[in-house]
Amino acid sequence: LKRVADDVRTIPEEKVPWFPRKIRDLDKCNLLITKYDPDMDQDHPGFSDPEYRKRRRFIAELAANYKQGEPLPRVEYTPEEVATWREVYRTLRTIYPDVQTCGYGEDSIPQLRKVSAFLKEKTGFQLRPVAGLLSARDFLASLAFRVFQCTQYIRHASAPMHSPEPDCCHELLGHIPMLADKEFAQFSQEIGLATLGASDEDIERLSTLYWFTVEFGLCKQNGTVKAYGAGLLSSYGELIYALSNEPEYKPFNPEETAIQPYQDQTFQPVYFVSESFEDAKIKMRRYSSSIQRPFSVRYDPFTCSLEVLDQP
Ligand code: NLE
Ligand code: FE2
Repeated sequence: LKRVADDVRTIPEEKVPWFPRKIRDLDKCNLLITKYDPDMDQDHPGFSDPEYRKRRRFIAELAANYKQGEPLPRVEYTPEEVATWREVYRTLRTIYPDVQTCGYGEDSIPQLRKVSAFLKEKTGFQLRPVAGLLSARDFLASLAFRVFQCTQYIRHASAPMHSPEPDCCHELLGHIPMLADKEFAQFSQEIGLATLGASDEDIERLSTLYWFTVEFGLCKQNGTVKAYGAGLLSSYGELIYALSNEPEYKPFNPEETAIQPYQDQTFQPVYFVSESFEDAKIKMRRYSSSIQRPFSVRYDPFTCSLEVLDQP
C-alpha cells in the first residue's frame, strides 16, 4: 500500500501501476505463473515423476531466496540432468555450429554465475535466477535494467526437443547468445522500458511483440529467412518446423503483430519475418514511442536506476 501511495504522489492524477525504479526493486518482480509447473500441470512430462518435482522445488527455492546483488546460486547438476543437456546441445549443434565460450560444452551445464559475468562484459546484461515462468509485467520490467530473469532447472529427460516452459537449455542456448549481441541487448532493454507503468492492455501487446520477436522471431539475412528467437534456438523440433514450409509467415509489423493471438503449448502456427534485425528494431521503437504514458523514463546506467520525468 505504501508503494502505491508513493507512486501516486510522484505522478499526480493518473493511477500508474507500480514499477521498479532501482535495480534492487527487482526483488519484488517475482510473480510466478504456475500453469506449466510440474506440480500443477497434469500434462507436464514431470508431473508423475516425484524425483523431478522434488528437484524442481529445490532449485526454485534457490531462486526464491535470491536478493539482487548476491552471487548467483550454483547448482550441482546430476548426471541425469547433464545427460539431458548433452542431448539437447548435441542435437542443436548439428544445425547451428556456433562456438561458445564461458563453460559451454556438452559435458556440463554452464553455471549462471559465469554466464552472467560473460554477458556483463559483452553487453551489460546480467542474470538473476527465477523459479519458473514469470508474469509478463515482472519479466519485462527487469529487461529495462538489463537484467534477464533466468531459470536454472532443466526440462524433463523424456521431452528434450521441446518444452512449453522455459528451462536452462532454453535460457543458455536460446537467450544468452542473443543477449551477448549489442543490437539485440538494446532491443530487449527498449521493450522493457516501454512496459514500465504501462496499462494491462499495453503489457499484453508488448508481451505479444516480445513473443513474436525475442522468442519466436524470424528475420531475413542476405535474402534467406533465419531464426533469431530464443524459443526456436533452444528447440530442435520447433526450429526445423519454423524453417520448413509448414507454418504461415507474415511480415513483421508491430501494430498487427501486437494483436496476433498466440499459444505457448506447442509449435507456433504463425511467425513474423522482419526484413532485417535493424528493421525490426526501428519499427519496434516507433511502436513503443506511440504508447501513451503520463511520464517518460530513462535508464541511468551509473546508478542502475530509472529517471522518471513527468510529462503533463
Ligand atoms: N519451446 C522452447 C524450448 O523447447 O526450448 C522454450 C520456450 C519458452 C518460452
Ligand atoms: Fe524465453
